[in-house]
Amino acid sequence: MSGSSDNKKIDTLKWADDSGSFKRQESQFRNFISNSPNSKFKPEVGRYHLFVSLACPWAHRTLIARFLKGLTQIIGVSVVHWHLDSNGWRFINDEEEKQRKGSSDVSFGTREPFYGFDRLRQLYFKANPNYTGRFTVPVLWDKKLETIVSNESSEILRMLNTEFNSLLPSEYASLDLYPEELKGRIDELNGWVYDNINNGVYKTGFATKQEVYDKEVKNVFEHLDRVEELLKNNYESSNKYEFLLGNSITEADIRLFTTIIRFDPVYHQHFKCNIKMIRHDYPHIHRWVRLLYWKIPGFNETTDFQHIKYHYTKSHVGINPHGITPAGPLPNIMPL
Ligand SMILES: N[C@@H](CCC(=O)N[C@@H](CS)C(=O)NCC(=O)O)C(=O)O
Repeated sequence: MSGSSDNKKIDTLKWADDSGSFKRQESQFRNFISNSPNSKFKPEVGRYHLFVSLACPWAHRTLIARFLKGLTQIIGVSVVHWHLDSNGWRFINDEEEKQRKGSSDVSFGTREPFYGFDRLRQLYFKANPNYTGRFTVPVLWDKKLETIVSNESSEILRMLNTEFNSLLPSEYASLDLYPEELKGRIDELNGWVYDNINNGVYKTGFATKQEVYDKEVKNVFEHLDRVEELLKNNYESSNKYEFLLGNSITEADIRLFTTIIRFDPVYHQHFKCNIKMIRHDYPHIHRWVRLLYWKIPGFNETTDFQHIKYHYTKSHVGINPHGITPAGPLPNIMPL
């Protein structure tokens, strides 16, 4: 396996530093697909490919945006196996490929389609032989230049939102997940949702000191309370707003959704975010998440509870040494 031994500095399964805290690293590939005249990465049908894990909330964002923006025939997708080990994410092997073909409901993941790589890290080394960071999903791959355009989901979301519009039918091109008039409010919301909720559950779950956990878990619920209040006020206003910033979905909804849909099934028990549950304690967040999941095409289709539950409970051996996946809560998401 080329590239696998080249990076000894990263221990994929070590999350917290010596202070007991988890710090997410900065993504290193930060190019933009753009229509501008001297752009290296122009929007083109079939040129770009997303590598994702269905377990990962950051990758999940990009899958939702790809679906909502009608890009499923324009940007391909490959899915890593749900298990993350000390060499990072892997693609499925021959045996799994056979099983996958024989059964429609065993969805382990896919093969790496371009080079037959076993591991995601090999794509990182193909793009940059001297790469030294973590090997994270999502990866937006350029088949033409054989490199990574971006491994930062928040920026991939923005590219998908605008840069392919010239290739899309008007109903998709006109959908704007980051509209001009809401930019300020979306950025403000994303800022605290990211730090305290999206990443907050990880900081709670990966804490290796009691006092770090105590602080982080409290913080997660303070901010869920704040979201609950926002959705309540929206819903009870004269406009009866259903979403975070009105009656249209924005990227703020997408970014919060991928954490909330994982909350009861995984974060509540596995990351010990168990002061409250969405389904029992947050009626407005619960209404909102079920509305997205059950009523808006793109949310249900991109959510795979098997990948989600198996990945966390069977990969984080430091948290769950025997890899037993809890049965409940059932169902994974309540009906509308
Ligand atoms: N800032 C990145 C974070 C992505 C990220 O941390 N992905 C996780 C999965 S949830 C990953 O691939 N982790 C593997 C590792 O860190 O080794 C983004 O939003 O794209």
